[in-house]
Amino acid sequence: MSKIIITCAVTGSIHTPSMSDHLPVTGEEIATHSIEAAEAGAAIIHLHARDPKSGRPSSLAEDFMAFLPTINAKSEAVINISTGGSALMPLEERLAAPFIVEPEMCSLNMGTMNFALYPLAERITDWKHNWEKPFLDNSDDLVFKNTPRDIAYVLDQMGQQRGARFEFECYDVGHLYMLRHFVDRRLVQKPLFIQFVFGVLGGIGADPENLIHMKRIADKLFGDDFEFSVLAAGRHQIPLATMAATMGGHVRVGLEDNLYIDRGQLAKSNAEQVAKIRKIVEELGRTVATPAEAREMLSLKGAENTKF
Ligand code: KMH
Ligand code: ZN
Repeated sequence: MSKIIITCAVTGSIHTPSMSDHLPVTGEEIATHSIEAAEAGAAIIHLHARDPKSGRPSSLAEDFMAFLPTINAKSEAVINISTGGSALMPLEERLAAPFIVEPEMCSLNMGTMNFALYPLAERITDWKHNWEKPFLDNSDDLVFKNTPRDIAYVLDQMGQQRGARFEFECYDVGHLYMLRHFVDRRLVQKPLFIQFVFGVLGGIGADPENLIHMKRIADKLFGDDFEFSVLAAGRHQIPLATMAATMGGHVRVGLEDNLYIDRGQLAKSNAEQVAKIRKIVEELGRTVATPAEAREMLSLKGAENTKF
């Protein structure tokens, strides 16, 4: 089996500050969490930005630039910028920062879907900011729009024009077929790095059978032309990542996907989750990829070709 790439998704746009005091929101916090995650073994750092005062997801390039140069200066990690942003943001807003900073990698969500976060509000009694509750409650009517036209636009603008390669976020089996459609249109190049996403309400559930099925269909559609990684939301994070590691896949952890380190115990840092999955995958006999090895495996353009 090839070396295993650990991606750490540091803050995301799903969880809100009231859910954990440890969720990084300021530029300094996001930079510190990212550098520590890289030191713990993450080769790729997947990033969203937040408004430093309110913790609300932000699309402003200045909020990204509050952490990108620091991470770049203090680690070798591959920086992957989300083009999903927040499901509330229109595509142009989600692309504002990636257009300017031209990262080596960016995420690309492979279908339009429901993205229901409202069950997360049930556990919170003390709200830190007044945007949080309506943000979660209104997700019962939220459409995360990623049409074929949107996908083609991101592939052209970020891939063709700016040399980025993609973390293809596939939240269901249908998204694999959409990716295959773009292979057929010759708009994506191998090797594909496909992130199987489990446990988002609106996507496929975090059942082991679903991982087997996603892998089987990906094998059928892409043959030897893809690497797969697994992220699972909440308490499913470590079990499904472990399963991926045994199947020859890569893994993603981080507070974007899960706030906990153990049952009922909040993670104090992203690095804790990286260290935990690293220990597991090494016990399973896999070797963790360095950032240089991840760049080689995924044919990335190199940190020197970014604009931060
Ligand atoms: N939040 C994850 C479920 C993105 O940033 O484009 C998927 C994700 C999407 O990371
Ligand atoms: Zn993300």
